[in-house]
Amino acid sequence: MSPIRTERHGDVLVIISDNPPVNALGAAVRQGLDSAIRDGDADAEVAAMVIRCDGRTFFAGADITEFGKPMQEPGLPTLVDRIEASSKPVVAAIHGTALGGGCEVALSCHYRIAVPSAKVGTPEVKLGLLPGAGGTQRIPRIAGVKLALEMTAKGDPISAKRAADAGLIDRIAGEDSLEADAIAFAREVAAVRPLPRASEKTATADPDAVAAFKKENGRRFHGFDAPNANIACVEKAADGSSYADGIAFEQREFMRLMMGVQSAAQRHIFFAERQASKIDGIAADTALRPVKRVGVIGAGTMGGGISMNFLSAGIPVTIVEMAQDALDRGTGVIRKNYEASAAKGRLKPEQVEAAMGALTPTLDFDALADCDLVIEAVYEEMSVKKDIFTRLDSICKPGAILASNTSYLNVDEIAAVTSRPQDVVGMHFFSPANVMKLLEVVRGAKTADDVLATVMALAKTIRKVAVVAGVCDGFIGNRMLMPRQVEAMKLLMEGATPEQIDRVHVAFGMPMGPFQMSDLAGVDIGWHRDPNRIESIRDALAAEGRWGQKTKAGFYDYDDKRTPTPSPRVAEIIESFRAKAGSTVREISDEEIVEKTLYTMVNEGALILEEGMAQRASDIDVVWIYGYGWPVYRGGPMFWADTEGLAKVVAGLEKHGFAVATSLKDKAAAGGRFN
Ligand code: 3H9
Repeated sequence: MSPIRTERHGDVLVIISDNPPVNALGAAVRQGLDSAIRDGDADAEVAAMVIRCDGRTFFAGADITEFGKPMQEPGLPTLVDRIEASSKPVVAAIHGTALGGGCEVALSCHYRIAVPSAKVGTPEVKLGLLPGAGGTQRIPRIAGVKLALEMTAKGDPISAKRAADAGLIDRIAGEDSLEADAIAFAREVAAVRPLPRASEKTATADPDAVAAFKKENGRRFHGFDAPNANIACVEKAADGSSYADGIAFEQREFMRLMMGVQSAAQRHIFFAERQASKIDGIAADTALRPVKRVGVIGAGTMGGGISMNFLSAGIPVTIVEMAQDALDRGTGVIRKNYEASAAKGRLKPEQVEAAMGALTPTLDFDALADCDLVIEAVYEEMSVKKDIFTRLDSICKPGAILASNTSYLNVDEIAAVTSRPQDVVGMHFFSPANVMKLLEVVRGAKTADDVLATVMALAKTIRKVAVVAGVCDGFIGNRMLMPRQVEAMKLLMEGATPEQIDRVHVAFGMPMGPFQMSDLAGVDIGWHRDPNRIESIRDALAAEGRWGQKTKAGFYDYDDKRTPTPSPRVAEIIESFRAKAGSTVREISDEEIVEKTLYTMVNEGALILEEGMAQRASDIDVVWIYGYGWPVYRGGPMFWADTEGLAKVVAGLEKHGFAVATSLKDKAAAGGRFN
């Protein structure tokens, strides 16, 4: 049955799409719309048409699952031209989000009406693409180059009000009377001729706006292909070229991006992120435990950041500390962070007060008795965690979820000190916890299904991307970090410098390299604190107080603005370790750095999969994109390995004598992929 049906309301033909969940413009929708528009155009009884959607949203775009497969006619570019060419007015009636191809369908209509809560946008750039059904040509013709750049190259949707101010929406409907208002609007404009067609308008070139936009967003766009392609298309729309030439240019650029690795990677991550929330072996309709109040133990950087996630989502938090000054400091930081957001206009003052009002700071552990979820966020010491969980076991109400924010400790061992290991789970937030999107949810051997399902659902509520991990040292992310750090240190001994290794990682697209990351996190993390025991380069740095950015010296020297410069002292320390070990220093190629520090991560990822510590390769990719800033245009380590070619990865590992994971070897031999 076609997802498109029509209804006659007097002389107005209403064309309705019902293609859950988001009315993606798949082949059946396009075919249905195409024939409905033709029928309406040919029917002498029809004076005007309305296109609207059932369900939660207007068309959310082309059907991304069809990309890379043979295109079924009519393609979206053909369909939008058909709509615009209609001899009778067509009105788009928008609710939810008119995105991508959905926005382009709306722009090809002669008029657009939207409910106040609607949003319109062209987020294709986030999939490594551009609006390839006329979006880059119609938006600047209607709304000008400046807004077109913002909408296409940044990809964030805009509100109905802003769209109306820019001319992209002609009328705002009542929130609950969209169809009736759209029909009335269609009747009002039924006799208007000539019909307003976006493709017939002209856009004025605005080189200053283009230059300013490029300057402002240079850092954000660095490494990505799609933003520049979007910018080039918008410029083309306003350079005096005909509409047909502009469209030809847009389609060429769209196909170039579509065939490229970056878009494949970004589309992979779009689906991977959604897939990650699905838990193998747990029914989708598992009843969840209610979480109305959250307890957080520890008001340090992590505890404070974790608390903010819940407060921002309107969930009250009881935060517990051992000493009043630590509690006051922690609460003060939370308030300061909220006030900083308010100063930037991201929050209203009353929202700051509402969040702070929902926070109960206390020194009384017993206050956790009424919490439905308690998250322990104290330092990484097993004995301390065990003490806390023993106390929680005696204080918390039955059914409360007890979570540890540990980043590598054994969650089963922690759970074993309680009489309710089924209620214990790991919730590994990434720092800063109020900003970073990743949450590793650690499933213990005895964690109950409904506990896991509740925490995964809660992650969505607090706008995190959650990935399920098994109990192993470092879970998914930190476990894969280990071989990278070990190999980077070995490379120093063999002749590489911190600068060279970091440069290779940054050129790859990482926000920073392994040594810059150590300096940011703190060289003293995990240090034994005995200045006389110097067994590694790290020990030597830590013993000299070179703890990283916080002491203005680590693997690099830092000025007041935290600008790193290579350190002669670090070079000396490295040299002394090389001499002690009798290492032969040699020239290290960038390729070797990639093979030793990145291929080894892929190898560890393969082991993680073999051991069932991650549900799927794409989950590993999600961890690295959202937890460590892996460049999304490379699609995560496992997807990247696929694009490198697994045989090449295996050969690179074997060349350096690494033990290659069996599954990686087998896949490579069979010409397979992880994703
Ligand atoms: C495009 O339009 C190209 C054209 O310019 C040119 C062509 C020539 N296709 O996100 P949710 C699935 S490119 C297929 O959880 P929400 C999604 O995978 C497109 N499937 O819901 C999920 O499936 P599952 C430009 C899609 O309420 C389910 O729908 N458009 C598509 O949190 C629910 O999704 C975009 O980039 C799609 N286009 O958010 C918009 N979209 O249940 C992409 C979603 O199996 N979409 N699915 O996991 C979104 O941003 C969000 O889905 C939306 C709803 C905001 C709409």
